[in-house]
Amino acid sequence: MDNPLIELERSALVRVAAAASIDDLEAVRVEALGRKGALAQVSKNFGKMSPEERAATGKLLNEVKQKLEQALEGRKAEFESAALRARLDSEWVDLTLPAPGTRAGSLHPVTQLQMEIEDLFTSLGFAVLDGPEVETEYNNFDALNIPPDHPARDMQDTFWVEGGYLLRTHTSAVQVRGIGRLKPPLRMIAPGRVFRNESVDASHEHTFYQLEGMMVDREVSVANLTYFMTTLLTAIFHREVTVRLRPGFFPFVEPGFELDIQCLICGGKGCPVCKQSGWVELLPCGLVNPHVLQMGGIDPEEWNGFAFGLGLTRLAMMRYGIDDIRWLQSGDLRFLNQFGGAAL
Ligand code: FA5
Repeated sequence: MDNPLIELERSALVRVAAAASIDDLEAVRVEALGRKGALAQVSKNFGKMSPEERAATGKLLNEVKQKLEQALEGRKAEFESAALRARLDSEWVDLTLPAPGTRAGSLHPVTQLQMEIEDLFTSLGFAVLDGPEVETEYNNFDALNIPPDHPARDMQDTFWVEGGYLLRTHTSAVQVRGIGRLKPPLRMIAPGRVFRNESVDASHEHTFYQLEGMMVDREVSVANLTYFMTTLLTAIFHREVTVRLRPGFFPFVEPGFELDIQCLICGGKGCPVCKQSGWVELLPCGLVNPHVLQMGGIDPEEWNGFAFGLGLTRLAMMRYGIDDIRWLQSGDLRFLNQFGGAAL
């Protein structure tokens, strides 16, 4: 029979070769080379051996130990490089592919609608004007025939700023700027954000959008006004909508009207958006009061005109079937992502 050390070496090498993991290797190492392992047991018997036998056994023991250590190291390196290869394979990235990029945003539904109306009115010869959100009291009220003590000031609960300034309560302030800057005949629209100290509910916001329109020419009539309003609503809704015209009071128009649209959320049956009335107030309008033209330096004997103040935020609600105005400024992506049609 072979020397037990040679036998031990052979069986340990077989187990190293057959090991399926680093843990298996560790088990072999502990059994053969550990403090209480097989080789340690052999060295315990040195005391009982003759000097020649001890020298020969010691030499053999060292050789076996070295061979086993080498075999264990070699196999361990194989396991480690296989693990590395597997990890590299699983984490492989093709750097030549185009980067995924960030998700493109889209325009807010009110902005989309505003741009559509701007296109429509531009094609009808209207200029698009802009004005400041912090306005003078004069442009927002006085120049529109609403002097300080006029009860019409109470119709628009105002955020006042010091020094005769305010957050504009309507885009009609841009009418005043337009009259002052453009010579008649003139056609202008002015979309923008306006502010009122309102209690917020399904159809009222403190911050909302309006779109002002004005045309000054010779012999402008209510028929012209109705034509432009009908053209606007047909283009926006792509279908017949039911509207009604009723008298409305605004000191800067005479006569003044309220153009209401039958509620498209409930089809006129009544809901929180139309306050159960079946109608939504959308488009106040009228013929420009001659005094307003006069204050702006336009001779009312020669020129007259119409003006309207479209509630753009409410129009967006009707157009897209939004049943609560608060969604529009919520910043909620679940809501906004539904209007991804028009990319930035
Ligand atoms: C005005 O602001 C007038 N400047 C409109 C005007 C212009 C009349 C030119 C005549 C000639 P009114 O306060 O009604 O009017 O507001 C106009 C529209 O803005 C309303 O019909 C409505 O659609 C919208 N609106 C008013 N208040 C709110 C609010 N709190 N939240 C959302 N939309 C509102």
